[in-house]
Amino acid sequence: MTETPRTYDALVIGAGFGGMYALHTLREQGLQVRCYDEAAGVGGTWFWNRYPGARVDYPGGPFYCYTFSEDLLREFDWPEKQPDQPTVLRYLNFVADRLDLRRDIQLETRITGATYDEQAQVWAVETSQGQRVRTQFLVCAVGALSAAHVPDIPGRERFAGECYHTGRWPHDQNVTFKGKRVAIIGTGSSGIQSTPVVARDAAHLTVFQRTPQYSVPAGNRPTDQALIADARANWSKYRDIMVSTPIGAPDLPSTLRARDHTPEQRRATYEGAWREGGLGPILVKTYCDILTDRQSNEWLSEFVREKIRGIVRDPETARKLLPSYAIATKRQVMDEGYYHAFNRDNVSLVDLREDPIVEITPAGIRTERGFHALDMLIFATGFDAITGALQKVNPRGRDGIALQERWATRFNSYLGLTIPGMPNLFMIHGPESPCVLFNMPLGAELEADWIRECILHLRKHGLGAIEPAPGVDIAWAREVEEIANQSLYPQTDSWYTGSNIPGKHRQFAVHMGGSNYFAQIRDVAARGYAGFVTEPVRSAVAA
Ligand code: N01
Repeated sequence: MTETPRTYDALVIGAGFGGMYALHTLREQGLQVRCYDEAAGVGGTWFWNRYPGARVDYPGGPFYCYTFSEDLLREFDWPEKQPDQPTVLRYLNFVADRLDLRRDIQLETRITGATYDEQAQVWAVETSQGQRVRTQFLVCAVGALSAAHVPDIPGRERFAGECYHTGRWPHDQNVTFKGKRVAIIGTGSSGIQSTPVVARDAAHLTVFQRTPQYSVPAGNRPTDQALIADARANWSKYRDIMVSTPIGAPDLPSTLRARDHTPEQRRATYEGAWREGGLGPILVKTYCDILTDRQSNEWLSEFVREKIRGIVRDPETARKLLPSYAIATKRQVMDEGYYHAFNRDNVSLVDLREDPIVEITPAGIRTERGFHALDMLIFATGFDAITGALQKVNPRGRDGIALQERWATRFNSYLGLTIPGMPNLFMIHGPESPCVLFNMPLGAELEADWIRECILHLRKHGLGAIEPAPGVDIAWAREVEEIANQSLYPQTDSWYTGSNIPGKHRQFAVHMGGSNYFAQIRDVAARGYAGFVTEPVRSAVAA
């Protein structure tokens, strides 16, 4: 006799910032909720990205954390302005214990299938542990930066040394660099953060760079205790500011345009931000038009290029490190000694635009101009961002159509929270939400709050299913595109546009409305979930 599958009210995929909060807030409403995660621990992105040098870039502690509970804020100490990965993971474990989340989280369990049953208005879900469960609501908190991308370089699988991806750094192994010849491929945040740490110990480090990036000093330091005390005493004030700013940070954005200042004033402003360190001071607090005005952007870009020329002693290496795209239109990077690392005798740079990789052999990397013998290869090559992890889950919605099929040529959503043809499925940090361009823990909370209220609305009104009305996704995509086109972002190849993944279609994946976006989704709810269609409860299962 086959066992009847257990039915939950909501199933959450992913036990990172978004999934853990969704579990908590839905459970608080008396819903039966189960959370699954493939990892051996909670933490999501912060579980996997434990490469050397990984730390929060923006905004720092105590603003990169849950904001809904003053108890959590009081009970956890953030020792540094830019907390390192072990601290963030410790925080998420602390929260899991403090909110007693673990009893409803099943780890080391991948979702292998999710199919919508239109008659019963439930999702039938299968796991890698052979379980079959049913759930009315499927909350996908799978992470915007969790589907690791390893480029298909000829010979990759033949490499005989140690091989890692920064986004899948092992927990069960103490990786050491001492005495080893190491390569890092990729110079995004992960490659740039790990370079100085690897360089310190490795016999030799070779950095393989495809696109040079602008990086600014992290300016990390012990947390300002007066700021922590003030934040704890006046949390609602800080939270209100964060919720009302374009990127969910406590820094009030500058209202000055770069051209409002003389060249001398601009220089002094940039220098001050460079000395202070961190992303907020240079991108948010200098000028308001860095990402909308090409000239303003170029002034800052050139300032950083000058810094690179000033730091890197070998002119040829400095030349190769100079970026040319508009600063911050790829995700802006901060570092702790990246450019300085190239002044070390044991660090070299290969510019892949001039000297491309031909193949990986068991002993190293062959480029057009030479061979690099290696003991360790680190892929810091990023992610199939924002859409990749959900496409791996590949839920099958109305008419049996799977997400990979729906999104084969373009992804679509309504509000970045729901997908046409996928009733009762919600996303946290989905495509066309502010996700990676808004403080991610805070954004996850605000999105999960919206999902919770939507579910409660359905329950209250005897509704069994909700999904976007025909066509609303098209208007939403247009809005996302129009807002993005007011900025310089779409003009650069980056993972925001999908152009980092060979064969992925180009589509700007982020709604840049920031706080306006959150006001907008609240307004949709206030107008009775305008743009959605609902169905009355059809079966006992969904009741
Ligand atoms: O990934 P990336 P990441 N051959 O995509 C290169 C967040 N994050 O893991 O620029 C050679 O940025 C690629 O080159 P190009 C943050 O949002 C946050 O570093 O595409 N090179 C690029 O240099 C960040 O943006 C923190 O030409 C290849 C690099 O690999 C996001 O995660 C820390 C290649 C990938 O850079 C992703 O960062 C770390 C190929 N075939 C990350 N394919 C915090 O501090 C790709 N590359 C919070």
